Amino acid sequence: MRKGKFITVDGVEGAGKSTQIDLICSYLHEKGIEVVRTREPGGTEVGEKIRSVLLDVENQEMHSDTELMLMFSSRNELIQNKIIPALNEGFWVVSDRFTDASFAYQGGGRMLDLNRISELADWVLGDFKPDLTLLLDVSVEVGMQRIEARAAKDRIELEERAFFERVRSVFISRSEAFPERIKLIDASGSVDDIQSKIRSLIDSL
Ligand code: Z5A
Repeated sequence: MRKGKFITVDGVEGAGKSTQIDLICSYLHEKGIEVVRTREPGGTEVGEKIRSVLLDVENQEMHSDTELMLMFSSRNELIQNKIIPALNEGFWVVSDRFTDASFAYQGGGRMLDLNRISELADWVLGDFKPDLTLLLDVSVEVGMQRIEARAAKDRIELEERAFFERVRSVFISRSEAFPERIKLIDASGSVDDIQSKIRSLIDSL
């Protein structure tokens, strides 16, 4: 059934995901590959509504389990209604964040039990997983400097630095646990250097 490839891009804030995804999509277009670009949380009509709830700074009291389940609700909507149909039609799908972010942010950042997140992931995803995950790794400090100029922070961006250090650490552990799928890329260099590393990984797909 699955004819296209599924690529996800993740990392701490300011790692350069959006910047690199723009270039990935151009590269795939140049190769004549049709691409569906999406993001998490969000990417569908229902998912974007969930995203607004998740990132709204007014929702400071949200319970961490609620946050986790909303991430997976948005994900379920995206997988069932957008990603799987697109892959089956032969499109490649590039997603700005995916399940690894739930392990990193809710497991690392919020310190929820990683085994419980795995159970939820099994329930929602079953055997479904990306063909390639690009983990853009920068220090929390560099990432924060890059997004400093932004006008307003969302609910999760308001967390303290230690939260993002835990997020980064879980991302790195997952790249060590799943080296075939998750490729850690040093994202502290220039946009072009990072893109060239990404392109060789995409070529291998
Ligand atoms: N979240 C979660 O908790 N659990 C989950 O399961 C999921 C998500 C799926 C929304 O994510 C939030 O949801 C996020 C995680 C959480 N929360 N936080 N915090 P998002 O992806 O929509 O937002 P984000 O993580 O905050 O992404 P971002 O800040 O937009 O960063 P980015 O896309 O990685 O970076 P960028 O926009 O490409 O670049 C940022 C700036 O750096 C920009 O000015 C660029 O021009 C510059 N840049 C980019 N690359 C470079 C290089 N190489 N050198 C210098 N400057 C650069």
